[in-house]
Amino acid sequence: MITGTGRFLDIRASATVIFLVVYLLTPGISWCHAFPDHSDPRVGSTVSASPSVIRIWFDSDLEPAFSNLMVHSMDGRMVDKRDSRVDPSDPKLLEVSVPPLPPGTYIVIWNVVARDTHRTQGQFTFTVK
Ligand SMILES: [Cu+2]
Repeated sequence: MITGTGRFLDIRASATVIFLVVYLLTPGISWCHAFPDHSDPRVGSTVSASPSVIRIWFDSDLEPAFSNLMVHSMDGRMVDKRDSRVDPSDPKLLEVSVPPLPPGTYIVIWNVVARDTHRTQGQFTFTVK
């Protein structure tokens, strides 16, 4: 009985410690999610010629295996070359190649995991004149 109670208390104590550690670390973790800093083409911009590569620079390092970038046409077709990658020499840079794009508006969709394992995602458009 006493041993059983002791184990029960140990489990509760462990849970409390884990909760406190997570609670105390959370504010420090929350600011290191990865968010876009800038991109090429710029968010919402109109470019005179089709880019060959779409690039997004993030504000913190990305996990290459879990970070992805896609480009869709407005009618939902995937138009990129499916070679999304994090630049090996710059872990904040995510890029994907595109073939020559006809005039129109395109949607860039990003989905990344930062080094703190937190996932963020978003999208923006650019237009080829
Ligand atoms: Cu985070």
